[in-house]
Amino acid sequence: MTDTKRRTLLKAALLGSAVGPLPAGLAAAGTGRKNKEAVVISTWNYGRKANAVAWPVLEKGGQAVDAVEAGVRVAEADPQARTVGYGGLPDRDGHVTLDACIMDSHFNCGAVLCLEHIMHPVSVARMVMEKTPHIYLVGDGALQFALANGFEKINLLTPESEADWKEWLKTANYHPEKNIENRLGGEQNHDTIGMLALDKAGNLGGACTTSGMAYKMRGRVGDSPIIGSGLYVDNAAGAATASGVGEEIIRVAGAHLVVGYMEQGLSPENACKKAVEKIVRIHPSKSRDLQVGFIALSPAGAYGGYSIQPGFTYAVKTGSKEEVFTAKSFY
Ligand code: SD4
Repeated sequence: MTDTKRRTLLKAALLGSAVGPLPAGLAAAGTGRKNKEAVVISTWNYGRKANAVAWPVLEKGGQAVDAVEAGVRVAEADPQARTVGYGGLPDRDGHVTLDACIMDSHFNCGAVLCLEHIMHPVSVARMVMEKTPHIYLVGDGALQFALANGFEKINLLTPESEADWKEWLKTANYHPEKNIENRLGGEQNHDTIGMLALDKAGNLGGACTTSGMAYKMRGRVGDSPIIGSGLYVDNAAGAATASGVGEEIIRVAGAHLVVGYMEQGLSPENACKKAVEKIVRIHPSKSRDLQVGFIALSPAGAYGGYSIQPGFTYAVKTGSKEEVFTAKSFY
């Protein structure tokens, strides 16, 4: 073996996905499901638009992780999407701060937390996953990394979001609104976008991106970029992502909890339901007034969702179907 080859293999072992898949012995259990139907599923009505961009990647035989990155970028770049990326509602001091993460079929993951001024936090998260030995980069460090890697610095606060924030300041009442994503512009809008995909090679991937709860405290980070809370992917067990009040999702490590239930044999919908029930059990009275929704996708392509309150929707695209479902709910 040449020195160069030895160095490359060592680097591969240290960096995981950065230079290719893990050696077979270390790889996650495969699903053994080859050339079957691909699936993409994402949170809220708006997921339909994002799925439409993710789908061609899957259809051409591309990887789930590439599909989800391409898909959620649609929401990040859309100023009408008032709770994700550009045009997102700011924190109470007027700063738009973004949280995003991505995870592939080999437990590789990356995330950015409280990142400002960058249009596509999910792509920075992908770079954290692929180019660094770390998983999370936060705030100024995340921005520095993004700028060093060619991302452009922009102003994310649109006049529309600035006007809403100034209106909010008149009362400054912080009270996360249930299903705000369906109210702010209906079909055009949504909250956090969480997307899960299964590719034709039988591999899962997921991404989650948000501007977080509107008018949150400066520096607050929700569940969305936290691996195991806003997103989790285990190629052998399933994938899950969340939307809603992040604090309640983090408390139960929501996405990991859902995937754990799937590993025990529950269907995606029942796994989401059980995780929701746990959140309600912890804070029964508080849960009456807050929304959390989960969606999940199994290695075999089965999908489902469940939420605390009615009104949580998710969009599904397969080779034969394009549909928005309203999830069943606890209340
Ligand atoms: C957060 N989970 O920052 C995100 C926001 C969200 O519905 O999904 N709201 O807590």
